[in-house]
Amino acid sequence: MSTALFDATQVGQLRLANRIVMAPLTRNRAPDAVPNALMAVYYTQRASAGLIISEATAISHQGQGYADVPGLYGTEQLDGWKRITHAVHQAGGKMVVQLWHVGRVSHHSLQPLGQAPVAPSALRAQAKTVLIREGRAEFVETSTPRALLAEELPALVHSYQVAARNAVETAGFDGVEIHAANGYLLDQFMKDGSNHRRDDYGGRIAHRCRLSLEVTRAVADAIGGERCGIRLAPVTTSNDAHDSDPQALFNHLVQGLATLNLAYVHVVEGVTGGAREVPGQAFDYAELKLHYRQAGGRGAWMVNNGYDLAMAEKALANGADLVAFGRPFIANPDLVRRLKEGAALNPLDKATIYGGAAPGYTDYPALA
Ligand code: 8OZ
Repeated sequence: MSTALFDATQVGQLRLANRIVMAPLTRNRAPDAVPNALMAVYYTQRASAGLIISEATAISHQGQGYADVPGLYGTEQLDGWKRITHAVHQAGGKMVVQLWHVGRVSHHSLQPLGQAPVAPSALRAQAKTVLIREGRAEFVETSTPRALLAEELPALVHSYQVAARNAVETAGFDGVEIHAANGYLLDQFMKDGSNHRRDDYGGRIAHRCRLSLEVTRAVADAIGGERCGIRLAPVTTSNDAHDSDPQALFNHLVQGLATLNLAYVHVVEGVTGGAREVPGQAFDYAELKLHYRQAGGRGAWMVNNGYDLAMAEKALANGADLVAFGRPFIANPDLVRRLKEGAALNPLDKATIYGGAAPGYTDYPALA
């Protein structure tokens, strides 16, 4: 069987071999936040994806929220990523890095000088993060954050810009994806459950979207919009994310994104990694896409969350351009081939998703 899913496509600056995207997946295998050789093996095994989006990667020490997740703000980190992107390119793949600032989803012990994490408002997330204590992963409550001062935001925007430039110019990525989903910093600013500010970055929807739009514009200015995507999760409950009117909020946001000439908009439908329907939170994704297109947005529309082959084909038929697969890519390095041939998929071992070494990471078999 052959459908558009397996056909090459142009996405912004990127020529992709197919429309199947490896979703960003946190795996906690980067001790000291430095990308390593094992990660190069893992990503290279998955290079037949049309596009690989890296696991979420901290743009600064302040952006860190979990043990053993990578960054891209130090020389060693950029060198580590460079080896990974080189290996992926050698294998014929394309790869962008997901730019991540966790905001309040952190613990003071992960922060510079053990300080409080930062957030739009000093409201603690009802969420946990992961620390490594005495060599073992441990779930702990996030720390109470301090509210960022408006005067600090230009430097914050700049830190995204620097990370994007380094990602492309030094680390060899084909582009970046701005992580504006899942209850992290940019999502915290957008949603009124976490943003109680009374300045130009809080209150009405246009103000709450301001930081995400400033960051995206700054990144697009630095590396070109056609190398830049953004990930959104309008109704996810991840990390205590909640908003009183997500449809109006995200309709506004995508209208702002429409003028930035982005490569793609990546939308998590429902609860990230969970239910596609959220009780009491009806959301019309077609309406969202229409707002983007009517405002002139021409980027690829990437859908995500619990897709299988049949759902993916239906999504393309309904006007999506790219389909991101998450957990199936953990267990199936050759997912593209398996989908194309209708082969069975390896089952996922949930115990080895977060942390550890090669088992459950680089030892899932490909077809012979
Ligand atoms: C799972 C565990 C830790 C972080 C996300 C970056 O949800 C994550 C994440 C996922 O976007």
